Amino acid sequence: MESSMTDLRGIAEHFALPAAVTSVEPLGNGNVNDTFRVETAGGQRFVLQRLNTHVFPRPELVMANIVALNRHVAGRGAPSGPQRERWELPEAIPLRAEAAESHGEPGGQAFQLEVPSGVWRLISHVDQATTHDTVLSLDHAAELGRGLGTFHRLIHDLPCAQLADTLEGFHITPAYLASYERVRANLQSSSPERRFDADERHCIAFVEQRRDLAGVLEQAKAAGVLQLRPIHGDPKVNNVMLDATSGRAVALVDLDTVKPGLVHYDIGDCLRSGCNPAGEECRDLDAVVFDLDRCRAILDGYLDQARGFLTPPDFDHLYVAGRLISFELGLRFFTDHLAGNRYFKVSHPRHNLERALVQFRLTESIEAQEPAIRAVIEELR
Ligand code: GN1
Ligand code: MG
Repeated sequence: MESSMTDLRGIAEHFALPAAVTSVEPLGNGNVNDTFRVETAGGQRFVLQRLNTHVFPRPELVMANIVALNRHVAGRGAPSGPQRERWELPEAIPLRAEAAESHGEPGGQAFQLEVPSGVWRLISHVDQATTHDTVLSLDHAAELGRGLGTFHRLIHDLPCAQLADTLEGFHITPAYLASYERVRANLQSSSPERRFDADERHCIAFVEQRRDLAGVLEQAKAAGVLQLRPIHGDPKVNNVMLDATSGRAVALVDLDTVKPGLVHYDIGDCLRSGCNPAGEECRDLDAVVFDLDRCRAILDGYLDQARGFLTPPDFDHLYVAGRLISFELGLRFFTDHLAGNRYFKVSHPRHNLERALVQFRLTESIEAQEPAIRAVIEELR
């Protein structure tokens, strides 16, 4: 549903803002939620989002996870000494008392506004920071990795029991494979006349050849080789904010998918996003490659922060993490294409198919460089 700027201002004003709203503008290019930047009379900025409740059916749990994360990180105390660096964690802004009461939270705090136009929440804004859709330099790659490593370091000891599972099946590749098979079977029974084109046939064959890959991380988890930890869930390049002056990573944003998981989902996602200079939306498949230098820089930056809590089996599964999460995202895009584009926002009917082809090409590039990628991991271990 479209919302006018006046509606958006009214929505923002239900939250405990320090001053009147002066502007609301679209922000970023997320595939799932709708995002806006709100500015108030005092010049403070906030991020207003309409949560996609088809994807996140329990918004109150999404908000509770963000609150739990902030409480945990604040409880660690501010870093001190000469090494002290800027680091921020976006915070949820509560509804104003009257608005919370009308949401059935008398005297309590509520963090989401449920109105006919949807479920809305307001988050603090990371000021003086920039973000990009692709990695622009090796320094940027190192900061991407360092940002994810810092985030993991700060939350790795938050007990998983304190986080809700806000998105069941997220990054469980065998579940995506099963869903893909259901969608294909439904398509065949509902539209027997439907013929697959050459790109679709390529995707079908691609998935077929990698059925065994789908279970590798889940099997290692089930065997107790890899452990659940709190994760970000979506640490792609444009979710890592860089200080506008120094270029150093200062925050991970987009905390909706924070929940218990494997750090490998995050590392894999960071690699698939950060090592493809062509980006996710590229139409020239020949430009899609997994860049080994970016991979080294990302892992080096990550390990600088995260080495202390990684186990030898964690290292053993780093290569497959990058391969699997690239494959998984391609599978998710392709499934959504076959299902009629219901999950990811699209701007044209073949959009999810094109995105799938990019991720599958990236997966192939990773596979072609397996010995070299493994050598980089060994070198940094
Ligand atoms: C979605 O909405 P956005 O752009 O933050 C998706 C991620 C994908 C990403 C690919 C909840 O994230 O898993 O990696 O698109 N988020 C969800 O761009 O499914
Ligand atoms: Mg996201």
